[in-house]
Amino acid sequence: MTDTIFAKIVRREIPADIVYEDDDVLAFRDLNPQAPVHVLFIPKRPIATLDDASPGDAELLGKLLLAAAAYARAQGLAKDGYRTVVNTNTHGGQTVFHIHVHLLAGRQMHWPPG
Ligand code: DGP
Repeated sequence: MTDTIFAKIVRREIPADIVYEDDDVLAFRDLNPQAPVHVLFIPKRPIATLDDASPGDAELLGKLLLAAAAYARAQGLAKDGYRTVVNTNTHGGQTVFHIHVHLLAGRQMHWPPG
């Protein structure tokens, strides 16, 4: 896959407001927030899209979701709730081709999404 802006953030080549990091996962605030809390959880090892994920990525994908849930709980967001989103390819609205989980919180979410 081609290098992305998120790979540059992982390598600390460009700045980001990092809120969580472990061996496998990095989380930082979205540059263009769509809610009072909008954090992106990415694997340090890049996978372009959910469509590119394979069974060998199952643990890593699970870690992304669990990291988002733990962050939301630690920030006191879990009781009111939040939304986690993975956009995939054009119709999904994906613009950065390094898989990421959006964590959106701090306001009422609506359904269906736009
Ligand atoms: P998506 O559309 O699902 O691919 O989401 C990509 C998100 O990434 C979008 O909400 C804006 C955010 N974003 C793009 N470039 C940067 C950047 O350089 N830094 C940060 N923090 N977020 C970015």
